[in-house]
This record gives sequence, C-alpha cells and structure tokens, in this order.
Amino acid sequence: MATTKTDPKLAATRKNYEGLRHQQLIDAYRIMYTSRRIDDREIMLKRQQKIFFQISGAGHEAIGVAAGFALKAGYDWFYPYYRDRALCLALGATPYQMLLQAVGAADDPSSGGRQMPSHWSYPKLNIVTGSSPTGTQILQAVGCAEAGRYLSAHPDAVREVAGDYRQFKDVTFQQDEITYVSLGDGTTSEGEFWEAMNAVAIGRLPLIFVVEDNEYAISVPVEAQTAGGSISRLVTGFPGFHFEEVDGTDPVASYAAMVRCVMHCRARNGPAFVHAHVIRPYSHSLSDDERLYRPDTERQRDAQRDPISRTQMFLLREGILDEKGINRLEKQVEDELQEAVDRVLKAAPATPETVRRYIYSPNLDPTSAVFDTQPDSTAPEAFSPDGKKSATKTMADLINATLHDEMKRDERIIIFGEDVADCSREQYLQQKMVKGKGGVFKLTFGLQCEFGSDRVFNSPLAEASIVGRATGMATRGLKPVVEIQFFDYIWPAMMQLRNELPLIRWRSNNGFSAPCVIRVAIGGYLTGGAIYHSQCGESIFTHIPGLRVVFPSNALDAAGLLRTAIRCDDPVLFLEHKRLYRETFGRAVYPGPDYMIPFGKAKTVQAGTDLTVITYGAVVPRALQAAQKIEREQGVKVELIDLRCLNPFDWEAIAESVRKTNRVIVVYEDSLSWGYGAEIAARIADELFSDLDAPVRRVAAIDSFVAYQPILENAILPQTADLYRAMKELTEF
Ligand SMILES: Cc1ncc(C[n+]2csc(CCOP(=O)(O)OP(=O)(O)O)c2C)c(N)n1
Ligand SMILES: [Mg+2]
Repeated sequence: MATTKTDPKLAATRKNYEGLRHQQLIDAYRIMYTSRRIDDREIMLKRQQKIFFQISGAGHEAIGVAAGFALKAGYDWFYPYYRDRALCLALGATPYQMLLQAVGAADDPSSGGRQMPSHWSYPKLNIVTGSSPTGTQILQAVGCAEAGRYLSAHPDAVREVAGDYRQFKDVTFQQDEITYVSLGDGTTSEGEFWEAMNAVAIGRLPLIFVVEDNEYAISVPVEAQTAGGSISRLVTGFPGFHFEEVDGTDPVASYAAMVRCVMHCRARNGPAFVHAHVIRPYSHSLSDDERLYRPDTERQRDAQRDPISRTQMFLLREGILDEKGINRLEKQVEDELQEAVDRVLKAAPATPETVRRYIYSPNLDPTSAVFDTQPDSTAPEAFSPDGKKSATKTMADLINATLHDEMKRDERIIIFGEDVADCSREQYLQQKMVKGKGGVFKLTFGLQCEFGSDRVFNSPLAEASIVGRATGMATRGLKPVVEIQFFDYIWPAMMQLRNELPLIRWRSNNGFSAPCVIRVAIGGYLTGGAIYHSQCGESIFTHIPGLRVVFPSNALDAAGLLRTAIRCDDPVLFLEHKRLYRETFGRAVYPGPDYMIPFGKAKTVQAGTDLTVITYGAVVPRALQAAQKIEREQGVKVELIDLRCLNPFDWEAIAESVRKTNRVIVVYEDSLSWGYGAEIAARIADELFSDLDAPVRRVAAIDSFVAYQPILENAILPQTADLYRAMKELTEF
C-alpha cells in the first residue's frame, strides 16, 4: 500500500506545476470555467422552465479536469457520476451536447431525451451511460476493468462473428487501459461500493476510484455518513491499492495525484483510490435549498476554496494570464455558451414515436427464425463430465453440455458466480487432489478445468457484484453467463437488475448495450426447501422492460433456450427449476451444438379440444398428470401449453387454443395474487372474452411463503390434485 498526501500550497507554487505547461493550465481553467457557466446557464433555463431538472458539478471542477487530463478519452473507460461535468468536458464532450440533454432534444447524444441532464453517456469517448441510483456504476466499472484485462489476454475474442450478438458490437481494448469511476462521499455508504472495493482488490484491477467528498449527501454531513468522518481512514486496509488524499479544488495538486494513480494502474500494479476534498457551493440540486441545513458561515468558509476563483487567482499570481487574458478567456466562453444555448433552444425535442426504440436489440430478434434450428441426432455425444454416456440426459446434464459447447464456440463467454468454479485453489486440481465442485447443483462442473480459471471462476458472496460486474463486462462486449445460486437470494442484485442491466441500451439510446445471461436456480417442490430455498417470483422480473425471461420445463427446451439466451443480443434471466434439474420427466438426447429454440414460442405438450391449461416450469409435469387423469376418468381432452419463455410470451398460441377450447386455466407455482398468470388471465379476459364459455381460472400457490414441513409445502404449492379439481370444475361450468 502506498499513500500520498499533498500539501496544496506547495503544489500550487511549485514552478513546474506537476508537469502542466502554461497552455494546459489555461485550458484547465477554460474547462473549469465553462463547466461552472453551463451550470449557471442551466439554472437560469430551469427557472425559465426551458429545462426540467438541474444538478451541478459546481465545486468539483478541479478534480474533474485533472482526471480528464491524466486519462485518455476513447482509450481509457469512464464511469462518472453526475457532478463530473468538468471531467466530461475535459474528455471532449461539448457544452452543446450537454445542453441537448438538458432540454430533452431528439439529438441528445447521451440518451435521446430519456435521461435527466448530467447523466453522461458518450460512446466515442468511452464515457459509459450512467444512471440516478447512487453507486450502481461502481460494480459495472469493476466489470469493465475485468473485461479490458480479459481481452488483453484473449485478443482473438474481439473478432466479429456473423450470426450472433458478436456481429453487432465493436469490441476494443488497450493493453494498458484504465477504468475510472467516481462517486460522492455519501455514496461510499452503499454496500455496492464495498463489494466493488473487495472485488477490485481481489482482482488487482486497473481501476481508479475517485471519491469526491463535498462533505454532504444532500443534507447529511459526512460525520453522520461515514464512521469517523473520513473514507480514507476506512479503506486503507484494502490491499494492493495506491491511495491519494488530495485537495480536489486545486487542479495542480489533483492532477499530480491523478498522474500517480494512472502510473500505478498502467503499470498493472493494482487499483488506485483518490479521496478528493471538494466543495458544494450550490445546493444539492435545484430541488434542494441548503440554507435549511447549512448556516452562512459554513457556506462562506467553503466559498474561499472555490476552485474557479482559486484557479483564476493562481493564473494571475503565477503570471500565466493577466487580467486581460482572463477577461478574454471568460468572454470567449460566454460567447460560445450563448451560441450553444441559442442553438439548443431551437433543437427539436425527442418525439413520442421513439419511446419503444431500443428497449431490446434492434439488430437481432430472438423470436426470429435465426434461432429456430432442429435437434441434430447425429451430433457427437455431448460433453459428459462424469464420463458416462447415456441416450437421454437430464436438464442439468444438457445445461452443462450447452455451456460447454458455447464456451468452446465463443471465447467471449465468461462464467462466474458463487461456487461455480471446480476449485479456486487450482493446484488441487492440477495435482489431481480433488475432483472439483462446479456449482452447488453442479451445472458448471468441469468448465473451469476445460476452459481455464480466467473464464470460469468463483465470485465473492455478493449478488449485486455478480450482476453489476456482468453488466460492465457485457457493456464491453464480453458475454458473461453468471449464476445466482438461489432465486431466494437474488434480491441484493435487485438494484442492478431493475435499474441497470435491462436499461443500458434504452437509456443510452442504443449508445451502449449489455447482453448477458443470468442463470438462476428457482422454485420449490423440494421436500424441505422451506422459505428460503423454494421461492418463485418471476413476475417481478417479467415486469421489467428490457429483460428477457425464460423458464424451461425440460432438458431439451433448456438446452435450446439457453443457447438462444447466450447468442442473442439482449440481457436474459434464465430461470432453471431446481426440482427439474434431475427429474426423470423431460430427459432428452443431446440435441447437438447448434440447437436453438426462439424466444416467445410456446410448446403444446398435449393437444386437446375441451380445455386449455397454460403453464410453465415445474407445473408442466403436474399439469400433464392431471390432464392424463381427467382424460382417463372423464374423457376430457386438455390442451396443455408450456409457455417456456415468459417475456416475450406466445400470445398467438394462447389465443389460438382458447378460441378452440373456450375454457382456460392459467397455472403457476408462485403465490396467486399479482403473479405471472394474472397478466395472462387479464389479457384473455380482455381480448378473448367472446370466445370464453367459462370464467378464466387461475391455480397457484396460496399467498404465503413455502414452509419446511412437507405436509405444509404440499398444502401451499399447487398440486396435481388441485389442477385436476380445477379442470373438472371448469369443464362442468
Ligand atoms: C440509491 C439511491 N438512494 C438515494 C438517492 C437520492 N440521492 C441522490 S443524490 C443523493 C446524495 C448523494 O450524496 P453524495 O454521494 O455525497 O454525492 P454528492 O451529491 O454530494 O456529490 C441522494 C441521497 C439516489 N439517487 N439513489
Ligand atoms: Mg457529497
């Protein structure tokens, strides 16, 4: 660990100005001043109701410009937060571009009118789309840094390949690239910050954290936010970092600190951390009035450190610019800004026709015929880690085989998650001391041994980290196929799953995308799974635009849909029912290395004429049993439809069947109210009302959790007998 503290007075008077030439110092001031004046103009525009929100970078300009000078646009990668206006300007974004976002213009290059101002996204500069939740960018930055390192070691992986997602992304990397991420002092309280610190330290990644400490998070002062009041004190135990604590209102000292970090990271000595002390001369945002919680005395004290006046004084004192020179520079900035404002006020606003654009990939439609291939019975025996050959394989076997075949085909695929590796201590494997684990359900068994520890590895026990890092990697063009060990524990990743991964494309107006696969073991019927190993809850995720949700019920579908999930260009939540992993039901012969099933195509498990049952997952075999029984006993012919894919879902198949049978039951394992089937039932009632001879029925779990005692579990989850009863009642209606 190295720690450097800079005396700001010293830095400012040192004549070589830490290597900054006169012209660079003048440029730094120009950028800082421009940044401040954009904020001032936006504040005016907001008051005139010409823009709809404002948050400023005021007080943060010096560290921003310093970071922009020390790093390289379009070469290094940037995950800035909303106060980084000066950084973005230093990297090459223009005032006009920023103002286009403020007015919500069609030509807003960051988001096409979708995001608030200061939500930077400039693909050409490698400034990656940011959002409003504090801290979500940090884990994504970790994934970005990991991707850069992975690509350096696997340069062939960047190759464009026709026919899958790889055709549609320019993947680039630099051997000595660095990832930058910034955040406020308050944001260091987020768990994701600590997950990122841990992951970065473990990976010794070339990533620079910049904490811009303005001593406030809206109204909460740093001592009420951070134990001991100093984030520097808390983080110094993380190994391998280069640490800097610097006056972030001093551009020269900040530049020196940044340069030392850059040297550390470019040399691949590990990560760096800058604690920059800045000020917040304006309120948190235009929605906040800081006079309610900060007295004038405190605000005046801060004003003495204002980076704009301070840098102006510095230039005068050092004779780098005289008063005339300052005036000329400022006048130039004002004129340019005026011109930008005039232009931007004439810019056409984003139009309503565009709102559905880029929720999903515009390039590759996973419901299309491209993903419709036939099983190949002549294909050689699937990869079989246990060495056993058998004609039919379980869902677990075929998922494992599919992962294997896809990894062989596509070097961009990386697998990580909790326990997914065979063995993190590689030497045990090399010396054949252990066989390896490969996941708590063994779905990834053998993959680390086959493809190496940089392609299949264990992550820390941190679900947000798994999804956040995957998002960052996918943004760079890798294809992470990560595992959430149990659906019941997906919730720490919910912020990333709800607010980040599925939105990357839409919110950046197709500037960035993050197609990846999140495999999740889901569901009950386990006999003893209890509350925390039995949950469903798929409707929570089908409610998220931008996320594909798949839920296969048998081995063949799992193989075909997983391959589509991997090769498609959208983020996919791939739900694997634990009870089905090794079930006798639905075993299949290995369908070959190119077998795919398009999304949104249901399967008719059994054709019938009297009643339609719509379901998916582990209910499919139960519904089939009930259907066979009612046909045997009552001659009722049930048409059983397995949706297989929940978003998108096959409305045509549902409608066609209901038009034929005029009676329908929607069945799902999750608790009844507000479950996935509620939407299907509502749509049937809405669009097929005149085709119905009976009400739309739902059968599902009771509105409870799943209990441990099997007698209770049986009573809670929908059983074959419940289905049989509902079928009978509805037939007799
Ligand atoms: C997860 C989350 N919680 C709350 C908020 C509301 N919020 C926006 S900014 C902010 C304070 C951030 O403070 P800090 O990290 O110190 O950054 P600063 O604004 O001071 O630069 C809060 C609470 C949010 N955007 N995201
Ligand atoms: Mg703050």
